[in-house]
Amino acid sequence: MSFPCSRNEFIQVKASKKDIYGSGDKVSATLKSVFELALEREGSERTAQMLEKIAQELRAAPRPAGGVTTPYVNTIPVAEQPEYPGDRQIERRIKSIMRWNAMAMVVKANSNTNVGGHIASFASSATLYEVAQNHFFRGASENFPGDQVYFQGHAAPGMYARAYMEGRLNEKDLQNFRQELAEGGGLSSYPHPYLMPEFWQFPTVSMGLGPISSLYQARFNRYLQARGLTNWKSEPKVWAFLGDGESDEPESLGAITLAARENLDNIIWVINCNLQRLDGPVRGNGKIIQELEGLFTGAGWNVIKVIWGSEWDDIIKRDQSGLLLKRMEECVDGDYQKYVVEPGSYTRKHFFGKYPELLELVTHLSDEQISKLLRGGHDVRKMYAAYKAATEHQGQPTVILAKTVKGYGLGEAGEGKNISHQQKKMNEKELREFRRRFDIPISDDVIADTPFFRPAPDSAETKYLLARRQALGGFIPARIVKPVALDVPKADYFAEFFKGSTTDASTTMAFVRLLTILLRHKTVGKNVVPIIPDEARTFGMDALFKDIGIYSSKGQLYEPVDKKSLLYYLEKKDGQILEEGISEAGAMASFIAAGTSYASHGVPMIPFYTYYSMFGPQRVGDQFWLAGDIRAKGFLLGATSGRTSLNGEGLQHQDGHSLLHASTIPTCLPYDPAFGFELAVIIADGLRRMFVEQENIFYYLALYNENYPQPPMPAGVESGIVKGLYKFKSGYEGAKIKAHIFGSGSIMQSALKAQLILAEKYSVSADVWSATSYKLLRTDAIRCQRWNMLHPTQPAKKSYVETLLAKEQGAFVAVSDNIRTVPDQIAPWVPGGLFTLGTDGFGRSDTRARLRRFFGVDVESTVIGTLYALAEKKLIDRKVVAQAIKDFGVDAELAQPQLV
Ligand SMILES: Cc1ncc(C[n+]2csc(CCOP(=O)(O)OP(=O)(O)O)c2C)c(N)n1
Ligand SMILES: [Mg+2]
Repeated sequence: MSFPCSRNEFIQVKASKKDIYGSGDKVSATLKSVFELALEREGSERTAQMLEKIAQELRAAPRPAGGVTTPYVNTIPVAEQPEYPGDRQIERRIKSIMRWNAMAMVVKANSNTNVGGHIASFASSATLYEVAQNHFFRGASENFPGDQVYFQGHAAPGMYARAYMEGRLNEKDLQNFRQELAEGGGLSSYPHPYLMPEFWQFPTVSMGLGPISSLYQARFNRYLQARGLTNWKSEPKVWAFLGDGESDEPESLGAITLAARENLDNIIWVINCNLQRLDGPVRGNGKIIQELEGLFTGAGWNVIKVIWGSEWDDIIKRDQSGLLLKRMEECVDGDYQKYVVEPGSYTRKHFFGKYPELLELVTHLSDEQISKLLRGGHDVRKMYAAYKAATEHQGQPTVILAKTVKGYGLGEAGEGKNISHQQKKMNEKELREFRRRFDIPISDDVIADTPFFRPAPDSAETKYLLARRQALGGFIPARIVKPVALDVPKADYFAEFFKGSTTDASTTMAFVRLLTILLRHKTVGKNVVPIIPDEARTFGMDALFKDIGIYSSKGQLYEPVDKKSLLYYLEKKDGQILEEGISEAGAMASFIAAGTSYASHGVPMIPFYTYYSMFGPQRVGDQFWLAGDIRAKGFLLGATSGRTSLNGEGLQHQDGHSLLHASTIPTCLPYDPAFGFELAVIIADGLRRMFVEQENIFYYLALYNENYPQPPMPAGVESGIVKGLYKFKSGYEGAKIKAHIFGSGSIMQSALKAQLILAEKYSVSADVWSATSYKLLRTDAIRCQRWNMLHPTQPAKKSYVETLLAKEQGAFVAVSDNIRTVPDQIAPWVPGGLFTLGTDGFGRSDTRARLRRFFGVDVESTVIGTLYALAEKKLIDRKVVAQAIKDFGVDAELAQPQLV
C-alpha cells in the first residue's frame, strides 16, 4: 500500500469494515491500533497526509444528520460547482456602480443633513444580493405571487441603488435618502411598507423580526396551499437575508426548528457572516459560522457554508499536510478580522507563517495578491453554487452561511474595522481609492461631490440588468396590491347578539360564539384564520378543534386520546386553525403573514389571533409595531384582560395596560367592549373597513372572562360604539345632582351598580356611558385641536367627544380595569375635567372582589369616587364622601397599589 491512500485502503490495513463500524470501545480501540500501525510504518508526516485525505473524502460524502460541525471549508466541493451562467465582467461593473451609488447616497445625506445611514453592511453583502437578483429571485407574474424577499434592513441603500439603475427611482429620490419630508418626498431609511407601499414588502430592521416573520411566512404559504386557496403555477420561495450579529436575537433562532419540522424547503436564509456587528466582532474568540452550522444542523436544516473564494481553491488543493485546514480552524474570528485590516504581508507572516509548510503554498503570491484572496461571500461563482443547491434542495429548509468582509471595498474608510458599521463619511482620498478599486467613471473635478452615476439606458450594463430581471419576471422588491373585496357580512348577520341573553356570559364567550358563526359564513368563512398559542381551552375555543380542524402538514398520524369524545383534538392537512403552541412571537408572526396575505398573495385572509392578554404587546410589542408598518389587517383578541377580572392569577397575568400599548400603534384600533352586542358591531364594522373599504388597519379587542348578564342593544348606539363612547343607561330624571360614569369592559358592572346606589342613597342621578375606545376619541380630538391651532381665525372644529358631552352637567368619572392613563387620554376634552379610577400597580392573586377593593374600582369605590368628584365641584358636601367611606368600610389608609 502506498500513501496517501484512500480511506478504504487504509481501513484494510488492520481492520475489517465490520470492526470499524462496530460499536463503542471496539471502534476506538481498532482505530487506535490502525493509527499506531500507520505511524510505525509510515512516519508522522505520511500519516498526517493520509488523515487529511480521509477528511477530504468525508467532506465530499453526504453528511450525517445531527448537531455536528464540518471542517471550516466550503460545503460544496470544487468538483460539484456548476458553471457560472452569467457574464461576470458586466455583472461586476453593474455591482460596482451600485456600490458607488449606495455609498454616495449615505455620504451625501450625511454631509447635507447629518441624517445618517450605513455603508458597510451593503458593501459586505453586494454579491449576495446581486447573484440572487441576476439569477434567482423570481418576480410576480400570472398565477405566481413572486418570491418573497426579506432584505437586511441596513443594506437598504444597496436596494435603492439597484432600483435607480433599473429606472425605478430617480436621482432626486436618492438625493433625498432619509429625508422623507423633503419637497417631493424621499426614501425611507429602512424597509418600511407603510412609508413606501409600492416598494417594500417586509419590514426587517428591528433585528430578529425579519427572520421569524420569514419562517412563519413560509409556513403560511403552505397553509394557504393546503387549504386550496391558491392557484400558483409554482411555489414562491421565501428568502431572508440576515446579519450574523442579528443571529444573537432570540427571535432569529428561536423558531428555526419549526421550519425543519414542517419540511419548509420553500425557505432559504442567507446569513451574511462578515464577523462583525455594530460594536465589534460577533464572536471574536470563536467562529460564528461554525456555531451557526452546529445550531442549524441540529435543528434539521440543510447548511451550506461559503467560506473561501475561488482563489483559495488551488491553495487548498495543494495542501497535502492538512496543516492549512488546521490553521483555518484554529484561527478565531478576531484573527480573521485582523487579516482584513492588515496588509498581505501580515497575513503571510501570521496566518500562513505559523507553519513553515504553509508559507510554501503562497510563495508564488505577492503580498498584494494575498490580501486579495477573497472570502466566499464575495465570489459570484461560490454564491451561485450555493443558491443553486439551496433552491434545488428538497425536504428541508436551507441556510447559507456566507463569509464576507464588513465594509468591503471601503479601504481605510472602514473595511473590517470596528467602527465600520457607523461609518458614514468618506474623504476625497478615500473616494478616489474607492473609484479606482471599482472602476467608476467619475472625473477628478467632481469626485468630491460624490455624484451619482447611472449608465445610459442603451448601455450594455443597463440592458443586461433589465434583461435579467425581465427573464426572472420583474423587479424585486415590489409590493403590488390588487384590491380584492370580500363579501363580508353586515352587522345583522350577528343579530343574535343584539337581543341580549338571559344567562350570564363573558365577552370572551360572546366572541367565541361570534367567531363560530363567522366561520360558518358561506363566502368568507373560509378566509378566517383562527390563531391560538396553546390557550384555546382557557378561552373555551376548544370546540373549534373538531369543527374546523388544526392545520398540520402531516395530517394526524396518531389516534388522539380523546377520539371517543365529541370534540376531539383533530389535526388535519387542510385544518383551519393555526395552533402555534406556546409561542406568542410565532403566533404574532402568523397573524402578520395572514393579515398581509391580501398584499403578498392577493388572497385576503381574516386572522383572529386570540391570546392571553398579558402576553400581547407587553411581550411582543415590536411585532405589533411591525404589523402596523407592514399594513397588516385582522383582529387581535387580548383575552383574560383586566387587572382585576382575572382573579387568582396575580402579578404576571393580570393585564391592565395592553390597551395603552395598543393605543401607541398608529394603525391599530383598540376597543374595550363591555357587551356582546358591542363586539358584534365593532367586528362587523372592522370587516367592512378592512376588507371592503381596503383600509390598512387592524383591531385590538380586550376580552374578559367575567360572566354577567348580556343586555340587549339600546336603539341607535351603533355609531357611538364604533366612535368610542355612547350613553348606555341614563340616570333618573329630575335630579338636582348630576354625574356621569364612563365604564368599559367588565368593570362596566361597577358603574351600573354604582348608578343604583348613587340614586338610592345619595339622590345623585348618574348617566352610565360605555367608553369602547378612549384612543379613538383622543385621536379625533387631537386632530381637531391641531386643525384649530393652525386655523386660528376660522370657526373652531369640535371633536366627537366634546360635541357629545357639551350639554352634560355635573361631574365626570371614569372607572376602568386598566391603568388610569387609558381613560385619562380624553380628560382635556371632558367638560370640567375627568376623575379616573383605575388599576395602576402590580396585580395580586386574590378574589375578584378583594382585588377590586384593593385597586379601588369596585362598586363602592366607584360610588365614593363619584361623590368625591361631585364634592370637588362643590356639588355635594365633603362630609357625605367621608361618611360613605366609613359606611362602605373602605380602609382609607390602605397602601397605594402604585409604587413609584
Ligand atoms: C432589535 C434591534 N436592536 C438593535 C439594533 C441596532 N443595530 C442596527 S444594525 C446593528 C448591528 C448589525 O450587525 P449584523 O447583524 O451583523 O449586520 P451587518 O451590518 O454586520 O451585516 C445593530 C445592533 C436594531 N436595528 N434592532
Ligand atoms: Mg455582521
